[in-house]
Amino acid sequence: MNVQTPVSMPPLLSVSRRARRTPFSDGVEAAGVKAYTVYNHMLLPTVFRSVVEDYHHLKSAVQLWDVAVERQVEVRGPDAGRLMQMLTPRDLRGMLPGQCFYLPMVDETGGMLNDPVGVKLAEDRYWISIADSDLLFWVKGIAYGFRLDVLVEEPDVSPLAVQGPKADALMARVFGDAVQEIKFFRYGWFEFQGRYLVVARSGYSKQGGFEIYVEGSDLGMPLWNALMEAGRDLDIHAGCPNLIERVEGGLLSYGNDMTRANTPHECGLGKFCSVQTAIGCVGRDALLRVSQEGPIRQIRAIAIDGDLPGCDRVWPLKAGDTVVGQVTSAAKSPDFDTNVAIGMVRMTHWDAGTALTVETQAGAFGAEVQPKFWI
Ligand code: THG
Repeated sequence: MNVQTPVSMPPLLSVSRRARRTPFSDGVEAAGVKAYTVYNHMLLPTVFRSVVEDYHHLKSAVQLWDVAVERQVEVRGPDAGRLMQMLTPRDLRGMLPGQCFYLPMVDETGGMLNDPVGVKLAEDRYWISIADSDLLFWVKGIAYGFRLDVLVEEPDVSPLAVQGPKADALMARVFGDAVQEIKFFRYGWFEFQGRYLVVARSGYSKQGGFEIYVEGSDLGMPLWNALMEAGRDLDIHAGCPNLIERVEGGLLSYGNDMTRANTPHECGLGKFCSVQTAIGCVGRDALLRVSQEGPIRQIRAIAIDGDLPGCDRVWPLKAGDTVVGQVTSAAKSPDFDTNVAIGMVRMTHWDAGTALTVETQAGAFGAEVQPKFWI
């Protein structure tokens, strides 16, 4: 056997207990998963047939995604609302049970710690559906340090996403027609095998769909199998967050497109911040300054020419010899006939139409700042 890794093949991922399996891993493997990444110390599928085949199928049919890696930080108790507002610069006063909010979360310097979806279950109970950082420790630290009357834990809750244009048709078959009435970023409680689950209209694609917060690992495979069975004639297939589609849609990836070095305003998430009224947010003072003055660099859609390598590192963006930003996600787009990319660009060069070069491990390529993302 040839044990050399060909240059065109990514290396393998060694799996052990530290890369946790999910309640759906058996189904994912039966569906022929080809690659995983690790996210929140848990396995996240990245490829089934190929990234391009998965992309076309996501845009035309319906996919079942094991997104159990979107772990929940549960905050429960009399101080739950107070703690939630300490974590985010988004004003939570108007948030009601039944709603999901996209919530930038920041440290005391205004640096991004995570960009979760918050789910308000009750006045005294929330789930924080986290991106890839150990937010649990920060939330526990704040709760303990301020002597708040809350419990902070990771419950046995694993999101399963149903994404794509045929998602409504599929979900109606398993949960009843009423699921189709759920509005974007709202949820309802729906029964499966005698248990009630949170079902939200949300998900990490622009194709529409749902996320089922599967409470109890024992329900994972029964629900996976029921959805697969019900979707057979809809051409259902296992899928996963798709690199190409999410870059086309400008969906940010924490740890890739932004880190603690960035403010929400730099990430284009200023619209989710109400720094004046988010009283109690630990990053409020720092963000009051940046919201007044505006950021000096910001996320932009970037089109790139040529035969790009995979974006597995930061690519400097240059104007002549001067570094004016960086590209952190990129992929060749079948539908838009260019390489689509997400970059962070200094204000001197962030206007749409600005021509730049991007330096990759395979050389320099021409790039152009776009007025908006593709979808
Ligand atoms: N769903 C759930 N949890 C998650 C994600 C998810 N945790 C990890 C990660 N994804 C968090 N990041 C995002 C990024 C973007 C969105 C959701 C979570 C998103 N954005 C909408 C958009 O840009 O079109 C806008 C949201 C809004 O308008 O409020 O959906 O996907 N459970």
